[in-house]
Amino acid sequence: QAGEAVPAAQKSSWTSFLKSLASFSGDLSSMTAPPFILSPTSLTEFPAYWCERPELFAAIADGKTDEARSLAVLKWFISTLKGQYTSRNESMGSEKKPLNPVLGELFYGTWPSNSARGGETTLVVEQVSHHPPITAYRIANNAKGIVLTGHNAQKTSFSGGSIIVKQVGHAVLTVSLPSGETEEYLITLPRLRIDGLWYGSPYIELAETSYIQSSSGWLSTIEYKGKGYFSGKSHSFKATVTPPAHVSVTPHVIEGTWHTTSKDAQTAATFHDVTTAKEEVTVVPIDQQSEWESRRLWHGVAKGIREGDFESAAKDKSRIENEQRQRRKDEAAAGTMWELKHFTHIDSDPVYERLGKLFKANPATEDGYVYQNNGPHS
Ligand code: HCR
Repeated sequence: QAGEAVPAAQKSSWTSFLKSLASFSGDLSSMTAPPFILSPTSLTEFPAYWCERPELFAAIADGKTDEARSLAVLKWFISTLKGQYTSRNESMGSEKKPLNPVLGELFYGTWPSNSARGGETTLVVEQVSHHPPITAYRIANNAKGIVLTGHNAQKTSFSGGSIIVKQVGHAVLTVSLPSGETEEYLITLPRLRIDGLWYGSPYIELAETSYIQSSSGWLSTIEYKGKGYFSGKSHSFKATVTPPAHVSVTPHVIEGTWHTTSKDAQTAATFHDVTTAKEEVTVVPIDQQSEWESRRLWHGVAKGIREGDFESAAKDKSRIENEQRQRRKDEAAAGTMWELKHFTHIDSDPVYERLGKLFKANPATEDGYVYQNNGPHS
């Protein structure tokens, strides 16, 4: 039934929200949504989903051949999808609207050293643009020589009752090999469809195709389908891992559902399994954070949302937004510009351009954010 999951007092504001979506163009982050759909978490925290299974991230370095490492990268990537796209449903009952980060907002975290989990992994996130919202991140396991750098933005549209989100941005994973060489992987991101809006209980389905192109020539092509395709199940995927042109090896085909398990089609062996416990990022307590760090910055708003005190949440959100507006005005008056702390912007990412050519990436070039090696863990 329409609006089934919407609290009675918010049904009419949910209906207005849905109506406004139909004619909406721009970024959803700036749209006003009813309180029941608000999340107390800022989008700057989302890059942590890349490493909630740090042992799989670390295991990439243990692959003895480029083929083994390409499969390890795919296994780690597929294993991140459950966290990235279903964890709000698990923790809060449905997908929610995250807090829209301010320019310069920071999020630092670690997965502490633990031999079973593959050593310490660190995370640095910076909100590098407010309009449109763009988040840059860097995740590193120094002992293993593995680094992931990327940025993420979204273009949203509305079609057939669903919100369609095109992810703009990409990630680059580098692996320092014992030979002294560096292997690179260009990772593109899937398209999302936000379904379940009519009932007031949104959830994500992944759509179309994403790629992981290795500098060694191995390419993973990942096709996403929902109910009614391949296996007829939600969250289905099929990944084909093809060798470089000069290698005659039969491609690997992996099929399954990304939020549970998958199998290698040839051997029937389990490929990935995310039914086991994950490890959430460790963050220092709020009183040890700077005023730019997410959980301290949004503390009042998040508390209001969690406790159902939406008036105080809205008041604190306005305070933060007014401060930001004032900052931008002061910068304009002084003829200065906000300086990023950990990343610098480049108009074209050379890794995207070089590796993207191998699978005819669309677009052919993308901008990038280069990490300045000045995070709290470096
Ligand atoms: C689309 C989305 C904001 C962006 C979120 C991203 C794409 C961010 C990068 C992460 O790596 C993966 C990721 C996962 C989220 O599923 C996705 C969010 C889902 C909803 C949110 C919209 C801006 C809010 C829409 C409002 C609805 C729920 C009413």
